[in-house]
Amino acid sequence: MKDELRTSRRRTAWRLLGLGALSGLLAAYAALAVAELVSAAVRPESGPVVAVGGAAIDRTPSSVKDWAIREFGTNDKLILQLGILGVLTLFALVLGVVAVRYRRSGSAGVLLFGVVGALAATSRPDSTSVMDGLPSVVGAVAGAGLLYWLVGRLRSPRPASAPAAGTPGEKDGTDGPVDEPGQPARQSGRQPGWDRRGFVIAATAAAAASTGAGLLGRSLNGSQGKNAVEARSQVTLPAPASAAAPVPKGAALRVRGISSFVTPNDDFYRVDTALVVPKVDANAWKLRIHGKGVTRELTLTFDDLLRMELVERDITLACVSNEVGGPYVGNARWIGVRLADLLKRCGVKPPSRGGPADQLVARSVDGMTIGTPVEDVMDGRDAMLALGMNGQPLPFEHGFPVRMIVPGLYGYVSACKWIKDIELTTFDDYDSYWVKRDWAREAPIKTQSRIDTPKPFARPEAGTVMVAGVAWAQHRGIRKVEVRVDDGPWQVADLAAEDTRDTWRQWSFPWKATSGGHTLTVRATDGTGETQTEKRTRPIPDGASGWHSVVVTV
Ligand SMILES: Nc1nc2c(c(=O)[nH]1)N[C@H]1C(S)=C(S)[C@@H](COP(=O)(O)O)O[C@H]1N2
Ligand SMILES: [Mo]
Repeated sequence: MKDELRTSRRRTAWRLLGLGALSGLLAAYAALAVAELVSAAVRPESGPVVAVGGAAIDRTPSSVKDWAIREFGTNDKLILQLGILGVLTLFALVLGVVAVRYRRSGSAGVLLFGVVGALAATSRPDSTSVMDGLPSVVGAVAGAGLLYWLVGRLRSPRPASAPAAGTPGEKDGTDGPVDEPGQPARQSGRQPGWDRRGFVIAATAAAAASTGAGLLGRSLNGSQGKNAVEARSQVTLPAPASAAAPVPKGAALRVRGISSFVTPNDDFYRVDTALVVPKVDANAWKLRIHGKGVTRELTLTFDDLLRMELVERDITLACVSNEVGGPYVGNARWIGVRLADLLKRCGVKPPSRGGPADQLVARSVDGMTIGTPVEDVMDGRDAMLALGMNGQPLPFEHGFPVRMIVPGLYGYVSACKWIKDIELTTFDDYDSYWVKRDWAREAPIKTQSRIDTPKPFARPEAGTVMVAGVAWAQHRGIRKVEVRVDDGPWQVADLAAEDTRDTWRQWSFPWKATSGGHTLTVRATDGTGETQTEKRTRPIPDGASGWHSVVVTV
């Protein structure tokens, strides 16, 4: 009899803990849902998961970020958010269990998470108001309240009418320390036991209400971009005053497996720190140009830019995080306003002509800062504020309504997307986002070449195998590409026609493949006559170097 009693007690205790854990989960769910709803009133980026994720990105050491980009590619952000949700789930379970015994502490724990979320949200570079902390705080209060309430069901006296009231077997965890000293229920000889019906109803109602709040928040957040989507669909790009010459016929080789000469927008690599792609309404967009040496400040609207003289240029963009042989490089036809013209209108002079500013800092709506040498922007190259990409208004992922493009410089020092502000300053006075994180202040693109086909570990037939790929050395151009089979001599590859020296160049090499395992290696020589170094380096601090090679078995 005594044994039976003990087992049954234990079972009840376990069940309570399980229900506590469930309460914790529901509380977390409610907190996130309410936060989502509130974030729709503040701004989508202020939601706790996005904010904590963004803050984590800001604080991740460059080496880890590099690793994440390498391992997860463009999924890195998804993985990060899943990771945050995983950690939240774990803590929710623990806090729920804790709350069964220490009701207030459980709720206090939930509030603590709210504080973390709020701090993260208000510390983001794009945060301009403490209001950004609101979604986290309100969500946490809702979650804490719900947890308190749900756990209350687990310990509240069962209605007197319940037939089994007071059965010893139903004795539960309420005799543990309770953080409400002198709770009347206990003193008035409250029957231990839990209100099953009350709990189930409360939990179901909470789950339903949270789902409703969450879905409403989602849809409101989704519709925030509606004006932007509308504005984008109404953009018609005027014909450029200075059109790009057609891509020469021989620039695109007909080799299966080679990167297409123009990268379609949908295939263009995307690298940025934004967990939510900014949806900027072009009609409300403004760009301000100001700072050192600016004699005439300028504020431009999107329409202003559309009415200016537009240029169209083919430019290959590359990311500094690209490993040797990696995918973060793409070539597009951009339409925009020449940045040098705008700067001249503002009275800006490059340092070589006595201008006081050597750095141009571009700021985006999401708080990214990108520093570019003023000298490069004004040295005659086609640096532009781009409005169009391959005949379309910029896709949102690639910076709509306006981004910078500077031929020859890695994206992190030149290609600010969702730009809203340009400040002329000096490299001594200001470190931009990635420079603060140990990347180089100045980063011209290193000469690189890549074997697109055959793929690593391919098994081509013996005979003539087309080895082909792309090589790039923006603004210097590609003069020569060579291929080496195993430890053999370097052999000159056939170069496709050059479009411009700001674009990549395709190459091919008909290889007489003999059976067995082989290593194919490629190297390029740029327009200045300099050949790619063999020395392998990591992307940090100023771009990877080294030769790309591919192992195949014939
Ligand atoms: N606002 C903003 N602009 C940005 C970035 C960013 O994180 N935020 N990343 C830069 C980097 S590192 C690169 S390589 C290019 C990539 O441009 P894409 O995504 O259009 O290919 O954008 C640059 N511009
Ligand atoms: Mo980049």
